[in-house]
Amino acid sequence: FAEDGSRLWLRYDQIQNQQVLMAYKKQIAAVSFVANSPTQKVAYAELKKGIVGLFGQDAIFSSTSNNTLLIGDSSNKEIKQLIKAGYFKDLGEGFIIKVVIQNQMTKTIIAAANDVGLLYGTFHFLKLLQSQQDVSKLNIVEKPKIKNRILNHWDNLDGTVERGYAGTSIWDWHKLPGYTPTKYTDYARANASIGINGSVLNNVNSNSLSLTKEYLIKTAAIAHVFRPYGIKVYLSARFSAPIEIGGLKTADPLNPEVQQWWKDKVKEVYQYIPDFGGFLVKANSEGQPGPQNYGRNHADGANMLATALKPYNGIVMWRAFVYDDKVPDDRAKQAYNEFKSLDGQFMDNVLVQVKNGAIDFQPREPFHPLFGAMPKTPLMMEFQITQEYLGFSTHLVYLGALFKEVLEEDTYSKGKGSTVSKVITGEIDNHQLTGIAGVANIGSEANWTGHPFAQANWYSFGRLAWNPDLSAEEIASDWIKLTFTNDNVAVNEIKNMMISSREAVVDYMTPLGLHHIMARNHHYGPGPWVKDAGRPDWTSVYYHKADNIGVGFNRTSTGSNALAQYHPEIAKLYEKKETTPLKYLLWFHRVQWNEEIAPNKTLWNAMVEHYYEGVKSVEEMQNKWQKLDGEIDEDRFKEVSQLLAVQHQEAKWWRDACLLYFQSFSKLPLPAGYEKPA
Ligand code: GCW
Repeated sequence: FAEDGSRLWLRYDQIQNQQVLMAYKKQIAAVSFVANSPTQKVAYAELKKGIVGLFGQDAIFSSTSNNTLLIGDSSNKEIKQLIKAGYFKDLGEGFIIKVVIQNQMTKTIIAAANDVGLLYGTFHFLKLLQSQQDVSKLNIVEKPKIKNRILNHWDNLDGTVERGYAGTSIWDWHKLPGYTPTKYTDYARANASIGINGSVLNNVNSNSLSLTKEYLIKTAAIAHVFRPYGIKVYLSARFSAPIEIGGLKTADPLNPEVQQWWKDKVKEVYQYIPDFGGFLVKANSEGQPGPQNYGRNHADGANMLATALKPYNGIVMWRAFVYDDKVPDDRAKQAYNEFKSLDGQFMDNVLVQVKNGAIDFQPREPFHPLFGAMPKTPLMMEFQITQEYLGFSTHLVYLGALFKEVLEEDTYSKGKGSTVSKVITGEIDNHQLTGIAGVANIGSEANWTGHPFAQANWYSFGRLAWNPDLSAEEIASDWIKLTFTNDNVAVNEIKNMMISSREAVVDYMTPLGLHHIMARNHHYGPGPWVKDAGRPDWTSVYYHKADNIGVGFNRTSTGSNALAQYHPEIAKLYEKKETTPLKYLLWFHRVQWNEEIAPNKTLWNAMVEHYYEGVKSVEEMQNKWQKLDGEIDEDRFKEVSQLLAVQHQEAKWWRDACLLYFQSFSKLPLPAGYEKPA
């Protein structure tokens, strides 16, 4: 059989480095883990699978030794003696991994305050072994910085996936609830291994059917599989469900009958799924129904659902991705304009879920101005793991770098250092309820994500959701070691490829702050020329505004003034071209083609350089990958080689299409040394 990548980062192949293996075998000569609860049992099973695979033997599960791996919570007598009670306080879902040497005995301890903590600790320890780390002196205390770490599936009940590029949905609604394939368990394992603890099963463009009894029973079957892995299920709720499946005439959130309908519905949901997580809602956006249909606002809508969920500890994740072509203003301003004034009006079990940028999951966007602007409301980050605007599952783009860039941006909301990351961890405004969502890139393809490297995007989302302070580099390193190889040289080559892949895609698609110039609807390939899309905010010309004089969207005070939505520190800085980071130049400014944006460099020349640089970076990725021939299994080596070749072709397509299009306005030649676009 082919190496299809289906094992993701949980491969557990036998360790080939004998020195490492010997050391591990000596330190962990026996395992002591009394597994009782369902979660403990899956942790035990995982540990066994991992160690048997990595060590190539399972004897240690039945033997006793002085050198033991000891796993348990604070009720375990031996652990109680070795780890002070104070450590378990405030540990939450976290864990402790500690090596204690006493009287020539080495105890490697994985301890936690609860079951899911034990599971996370077990996965963490297995990760250390898989990546061949020195585990002889461990002293680790880890706990997640964000409470709700959730995948959003845009999966439809008919098996299609909106913006999904890895095959059809993994949820087989037809065969549920009776049939729950191993794939569901593997999905839960993979997510738990990176700390993801929630999954919204259905598309935000949702179908009310998913709230009917028939589908709730199916959802309950999935929840049953996920439960031991600490993963809660959530559903996207269609705001007009009371009309569609409840027979009511209205869905007005202030109507008592509607409110009662939701209360009854939620009660029913919890009968089937006692630990149901809550609802995700897309309302009054892109044609979806919502409270505004009845003259109410987002808080009215969210609070009605929150009231129904509150008795069961359920939450509402209310999306801020709203825009409307009837609003005659810059699309980038609309979410802020609709939500900012509602700060303080949401119930305490509501999170407002905000996309990372104000337009839509572009290769690069400045952070969304709502971050830092709603201190009384917990804001959830919504990242898109699936590559809607970044070459689907054909292009290799490591999103860890993109996520990190956003998380590190400074909102200045409470002074310097008020990063987006600290807003969503609740540190800045003291929120206990916190969350982060990633739109999944998972489908029924054997390797889950289409491109083998797209697995890294799922992985890095999970790792950053647990700890947004990790660097994109260290996450990439871990993933490579778990997925491909522990060879240092190879790890570095692949890591460099991954890190540069993000800037590459920006360069060959949308350099210097350009955005939303993809082809219409499907968003694959270039389409800066799109101008008839039925509504202006779905055209490309709306976003780049190129003409014979220049290009770019003026969002300063002389333009749409979207800048005013940011903290004055940023607004002031970006008001002038000279102090705007070049990467955001055309996002905020209109610039003349022949204007100098750097010493001796006109905008046009800089644009040409970036587009060419993007293609060159893909060539460099290809070269790096070729050097790994023999190091990576043949199947995945070939798959990535072929995909990189397609990416190279398409990077040229992007470059040439965009440059020829923009050249029809700039009327300027390519700078010396650049071959003409084909
Ligand atoms: O980017 C747009 C996508 C839609 C998506 C929407 C959203 C689920 O093109 O497919 O709908 O965003 O986030 O709601």
